Amino acid sequence: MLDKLKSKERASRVVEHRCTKAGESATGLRAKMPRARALLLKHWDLEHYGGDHDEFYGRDGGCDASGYGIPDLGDFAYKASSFRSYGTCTSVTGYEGARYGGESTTWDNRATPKPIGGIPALANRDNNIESWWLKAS
Ligand SMILES: [Ca+2]
Repeated sequence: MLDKLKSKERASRVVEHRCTKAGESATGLRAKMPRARALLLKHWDLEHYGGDHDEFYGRDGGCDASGYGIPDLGDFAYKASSFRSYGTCTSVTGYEGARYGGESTTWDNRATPKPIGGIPALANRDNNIESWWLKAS
């Protein structure tokens, strides 16, 4: 029962998704987003923050202890090779399956060099992520 309640809470949180192609202006896209929405995560096709990337925004502000889930990555499934997380989203878990299934790796973004705040190479999870969970550590 507790688990079911928990997944209901997870489902109620809204994450918005913006796609950009390499060369497009991420700043221009961000300017169109309402200010209350917090940038949570960006991931890139290539290591070291290169190539196509997507951005995810939280409608309820930044991450707290329960955080945000991104249940499937659509066109970006099994593509992410680097990511950055923002604000209070210091704990980032990447799962090999949709809806947080299969094997996973959790990164603690507090340990990464600032101001980058990201993971430039995903090692055994490279091109192997289909869902994300983000929360405050
Ligand atoms: Ca890739």
